[in-house]
Amino acid sequence: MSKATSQGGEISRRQLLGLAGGSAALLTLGLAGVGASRAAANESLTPQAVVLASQASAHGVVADPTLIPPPIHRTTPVHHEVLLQARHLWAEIAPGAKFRFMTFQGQVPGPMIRVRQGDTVHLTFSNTANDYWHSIDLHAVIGPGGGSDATRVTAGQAKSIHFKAMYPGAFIYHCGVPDMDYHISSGMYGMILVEPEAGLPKVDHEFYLGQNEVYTRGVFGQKGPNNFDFKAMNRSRPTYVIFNGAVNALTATRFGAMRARVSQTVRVFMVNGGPNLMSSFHPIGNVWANAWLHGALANAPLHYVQTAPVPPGSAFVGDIVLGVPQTIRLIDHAMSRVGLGAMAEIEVAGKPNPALFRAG
Ligand SMILES: [Cu+2]
Repeated sequence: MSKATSQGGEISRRQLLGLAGGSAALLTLGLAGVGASRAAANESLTPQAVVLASQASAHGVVADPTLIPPPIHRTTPVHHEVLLQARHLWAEIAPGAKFRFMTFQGQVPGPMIRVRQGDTVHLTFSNTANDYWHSIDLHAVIGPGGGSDATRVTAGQAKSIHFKAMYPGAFIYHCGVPDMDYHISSGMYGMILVEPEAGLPKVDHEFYLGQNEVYTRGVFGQKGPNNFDFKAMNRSRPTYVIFNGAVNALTATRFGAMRARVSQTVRVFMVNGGPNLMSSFHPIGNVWANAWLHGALANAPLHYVQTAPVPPGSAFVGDIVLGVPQTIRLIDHAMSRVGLGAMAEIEVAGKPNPALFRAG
């Protein structure tokens, strides 16, 4: 993982993506220090807007779990400029089955916003030309509606909020309009990660997953366009339960598994949009060696947790220590949901360790 650093008078591309998370079209500028002297190198930086292409691609709305901002190594607070845009797009939720997603920035989950406790953020939320109202409620924000009151926008509008990240944790953000259950089910949620001042323990890989359930009038996998089913949502009877915007998206047989090696440690950041279902998040063939339940990073993690409860509107941070080559399947252990799409894979390569595990 590259460091986000502005030492030496340069802001790396990674840092520009930095806060912004992934390849998405957020922009962020790690510029002015807040309440602290700015590094000399930073003084020469000129604020600039960098608009990046959306990652919407052949993979539809599926967010690449590896395209997240890098860990923060700063020891002083900074100010961030973040742009987020509401976008609707039709994409495949299963092969041949199309669904009209509502998204932050064209991806599900929306881009991870990564800051440090004490940082300040100026967030501008805009809406592309569609006839829906959207907004953003960030659970890391102390203020009316988590920011949703001040960011409610319709076609062509943009509004901003300014906030200070007071508490460390992995927090959800989501659309906060009155029919937000419909919007969140359609993909409008993501994570804002507020790192503790001391940072997080180092790991070899970080992955970013978002779970939500989708309610359609068509049956599971039905080809062609699938309209939303409000009655099914009110009864909490989903057609799909998915990670990152499509059935089994992050598996070898779809768009590719996540990858790591024996003896490495991986960290999974998971946000559950819901809108209605609690996730029972389990890594098959391993455990959460460190488990920050509810994303509550100010606390010491629990150790060796098999299945982490992740309620809708919450998040989870968990580490897995890799001991043997295997494919670890990340699932919602409410098992019937695995058949509805709730599975992702981490392929672990490396030498077998017969002392740890062997068949026969
Ligand atoms: Cu919305």
